[in-house]
Parts: sequence; structure tokens; C-alpha cells
Amino acid sequence: MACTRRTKTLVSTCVILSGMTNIVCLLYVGWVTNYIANVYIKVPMPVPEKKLEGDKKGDTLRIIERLDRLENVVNQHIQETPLKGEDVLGDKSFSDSSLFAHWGQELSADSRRVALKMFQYYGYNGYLSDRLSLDRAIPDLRPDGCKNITYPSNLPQVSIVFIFVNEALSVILRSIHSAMHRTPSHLLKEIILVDDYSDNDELKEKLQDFVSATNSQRPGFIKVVRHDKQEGLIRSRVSGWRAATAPVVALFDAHVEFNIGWAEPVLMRIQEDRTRIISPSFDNIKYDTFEIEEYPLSAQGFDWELWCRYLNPPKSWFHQANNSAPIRSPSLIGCFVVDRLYFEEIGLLDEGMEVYGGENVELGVRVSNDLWATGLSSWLVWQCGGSVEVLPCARIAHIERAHKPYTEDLTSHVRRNALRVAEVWMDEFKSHVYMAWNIPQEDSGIDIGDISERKALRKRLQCKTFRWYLVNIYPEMRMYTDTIAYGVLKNFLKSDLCLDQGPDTDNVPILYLCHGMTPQNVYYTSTQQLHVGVLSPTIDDDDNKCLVDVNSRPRLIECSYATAKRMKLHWIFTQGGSIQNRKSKRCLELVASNDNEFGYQLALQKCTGQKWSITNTLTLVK
Ligand SMILES: [Mn+2]
Repeated sequence: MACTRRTKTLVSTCVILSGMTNIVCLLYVGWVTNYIANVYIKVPMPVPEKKLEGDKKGDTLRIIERLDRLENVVNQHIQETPLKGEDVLGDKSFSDSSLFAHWGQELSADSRRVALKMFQYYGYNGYLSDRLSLDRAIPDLRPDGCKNITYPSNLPQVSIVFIFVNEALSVILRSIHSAMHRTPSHLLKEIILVDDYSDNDELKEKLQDFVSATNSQRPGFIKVVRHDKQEGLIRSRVSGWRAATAPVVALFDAHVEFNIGWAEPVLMRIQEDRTRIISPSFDNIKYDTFEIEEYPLSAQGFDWELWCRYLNPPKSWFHQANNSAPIRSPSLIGCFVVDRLYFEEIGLLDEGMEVYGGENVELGVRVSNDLWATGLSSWLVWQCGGSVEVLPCARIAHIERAHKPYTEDLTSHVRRNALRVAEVWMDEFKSHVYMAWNIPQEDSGIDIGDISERKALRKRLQCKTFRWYLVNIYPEMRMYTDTIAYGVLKNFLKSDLCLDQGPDTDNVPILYLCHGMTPQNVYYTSTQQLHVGVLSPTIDDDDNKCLVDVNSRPRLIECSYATAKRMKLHWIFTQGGSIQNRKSKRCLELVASNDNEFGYQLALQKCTGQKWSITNTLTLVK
């Protein structure tokens, strides 16, 4: 459920765009990293002409910084890859693993070996978890106003569902203990454990022993649902929901700790209006030390690839100057509480979505727990008459795992699910999802399965348009209805090179071997702007970078800044034609260059008729 940008990495982007396997992409990214290093460091510094800004030394430092960062990314991928089967641990892993950066220095080598192995298996410090109290206290992180609120005495009861696969037993037990001790007992009807076909032995007998012991005190209090094959996150939630009998159901990961007073505000909001779907506010349990880290209050949303993300609360919330007030949220990131019957009416879960499966179960499982597949279509709640909110007074701490999921499985599943959602719910804005993933809208070659049931659901519920949703519920989202071409930008002269944003610390675009990853994304608009790099998702993010003619040099400048300063940011371009600046009349072209490893560099010069193409074109939707 963890909602960070971690899930999207160079390697996963490489996998998805190139169709190569993980290992090949790992090698490839490593190779690219080294290659850049060689290009920039081996080559003697050319004599600087009149430079726009900065000195050469500064440039080199910046490049080295960037390389360091890239290398870190690659290294982390290589080291934190979860182990499969019997792996031999080299001594090197000890000093390099992030597990020991803030923890465990004093442990013996043997203990460290055990701890590391568990860490690589679970993605968090299972060794430490086994040694912490199941009933440990955690800090009360509710805003002040929460403690003075009084709640009705007739709140509805809740069933708490935990789903898991191969989770550490102590982590599951701590989730259950905190749920039992921090939910008033008259409000907690039952706990439902959904085991999505774990093969971890301790989750069989030992967990059953705990359940039996608890149920001997309170008969039927804990129910266990075990799948006899892996069904995935979504069908696991459905299984849990089916087993639930309370009027309200809470669907959670099994690596959480409930904070004090979480239940009453949630149940009150649902009692007042059963079409409200509620998320608590999440804090972090650090994967290495298990310390609780307070997270700022946020709403929950998504970017145009439909990866989940935290958002700033809307302005209207700040205007209330009341930290305990509910935060209206465009969507959900995965864990939530809902009226049991309303959940069914609205058909929130798309069982046609896939989250994991296939052979790569062990890895897929670990990451998919942290995936927001459920939240992926949660805005349909808004489109279909309900609402979503995050409550500052209801706080849950949640473990964000260390392993960065970059499996082929994960990214391709997310992309497939995103396209399903786009096709059913997003009307003309579905183009944005294809654009952000950089895939063609027609004949994308991706099988998204049957969506007729979901379309029928939308019709039956008489849901509003996605435009209505964007305008009224998610106004922070940037719209790109004026994009007419997207993909990578290539010159006919040298088709293995692509325009690339270059080092992200400067504003100089470069030519680089085509790899199709985000730095080479290009978007051409009907207003004749050429955006390079990531498609900025919301107005709270950095603006897109526009190609600008600055004193006859190609530069990348934030579009809003370039517009405000009346810079030369408009380019006349048609597919297969030249790219000419509207004001300066200069063309973007390649010139032969011995200084450059690829034999060419970018220039703005008198047009000589060089031709360019962008991968995909779109017809404008009015
Ligand atoms: Mn999670």
C-alpha cells in the first residue's frame, strides 16, 4: 500500500519500455551509467566557448554528482534484490546493506547473517520485529483537536480484514494486537485474516495456535481465510470482504500498527453518510529500526501513469484552520474503511485486474502488498456519487518496505491495470495515460482483458465524466489535451540518437543513445511548445521543461517561466519535417562534432532541411 515514487525506477522503466528482462535491464542501466561516466570523464574538457552560465569545473562536479546518484540507484537495486532459494551471502553484503546503516552494528556476525537473510526475504527487519513486544506503545500522533471530540455511543461495528502472503508472523501478530487493543472492544466485531497462499511454515501452525487461543476466549472472533492458490491482492480483499459480517469493513495490510482512537472518527463519518469511503492518515514504521516516523497530513492521488502519490490537502482544508477536520481526497492509496453493503453496490474492486501471479510469486507477492491496485479506480467513487476522505484523527503506522519492486511482473501489471482504468473511466483523458507510459493509443499490443462488465457498471451507476472529476475533485492535476505528438524525438540523420534532457542538474538538452526512458520523453503541443522529460502530474510538482532558443543555444526552461519571460519557446514542427523556432527562425539540427562521443551535437542554426520525427501522433480532441 505504501505510496511512494520508489516503485518507478530506471530498471523498471527499462523493462517496460524495452521488453527486456530484469537482469538485462540491470546490466543495461549499469552499462549506461558506466558509459556516461566514460563519455564525460575520459574525454578531455573541450575549450569552453562563451558559456551561458557556470564554469566547466562546476559542470563536471554536477555531472559527477549525477553519476553518483545514478550509481547509487543501480547499486541499491543490485544489493537489495530479494534472495531466492539458498543464496550465499558474501561478507560484502553486511557492510553494504541498508539494513545496517542505522541498526545492528553491535550484533555478532552470525546474528547479522540471520538478520540480513530475513531482511532480504521480508523487505523489513523481521529479526528485530521478532524481538519487539507485540503490545509496544507507539506515540500518539493525532493533532490536538482530536482528543476533545466526543462521539455518538451508537457507532456501527467494524470487521478488520488483514491480507498477507509470507509476512513475518510477529508483524502480523503485532497488527492484530494493535487492532484489538486500540479499537474499543464493543466496536470491533471480528478480525479476518486472509492468507493468500503463503508457503511460509510459521504462518500455518503458529498462527493457528494464536487464533485458537484467542477464539477460546472470544469464540469466532478471528476468522482465517486461506486461499489454496495465489489469488492476488484484489481477490484477497474480496475474500476478506465476503467473510465480514459487521456493517463496516476495514481493509488493511498486515504490517500496520493502529494508533489510539483511530476507530471512532472513521465510524462516525461512515455512520453520517454511508457513501463516504475513509482512509486513515498513515505514518511510517521504518523498515530497519521499526521506529515510528510521523508523516505530514495528506490527501491521496495519482499521477498520469496512475501510480499513487501523496498530495497536499486542498486549500479549502487549510482555510478551515482545523487540523482535525477531514481531508477531501481525490482517491485512495489502498487501505480504507467502507460501509460493507455500499462497497458491493459500487463495485469498487475490479476483479479483472491482476496484481500478481505467474512464476515470480515470491517477489511479486512482496511488492504487490505494497501496491495500490484497489485505490487504482477509487475515483469512481466520486464519479458515481460517493466521496473519499482522509481523517487526521485516525492514524495507522505502516511499514514501508525497503525493497524496491522493479519486477517485470509489477510494472507490466500496473501498466495493464492503468490502461483498464483509463479505458473504462477516463473518457478523452485516457490519452494522458498512454502518453505518460509512452505507448501508442492504437494497437498498443497490450491485452487489457474484458472491460465490458466495468463499462456496464459505469452505465448502471450513471457516473459522471472524468472531466467533471478533474475539474471538481482533482483540480491540481494538469491537463494535456493540447498534446499532438509524444514519444522520443529522432533526427533522420542519425536514428539511433534521441533528444535527451541530459543531466537533470542543468538545463542543457543533449543527444544520447535512444533508450526511451523518461528523460527522453518528448511532448509537442498544438500551441507549438516542445516539452522534454517527465510529464508533470500536478500543479504542486515542478513545471514541465520547454525547449527554448536562448542566444542560439538549445536550453530546457520551465515552460511557465519561459512564457512569462517571453522567451523563444515556440517551434514549428510537423511529423517528418524540420523543427524551426517561430521567432528566431533557427532550426534545431545536428552538427558533426569530434568532441562528442556520438559524433554529433545539437545546434540551433540556419535551417538546412534536416528532418525529425516523434514516435506517436494524436488527433486533438475538442
Ligand atoms: Mn503495505
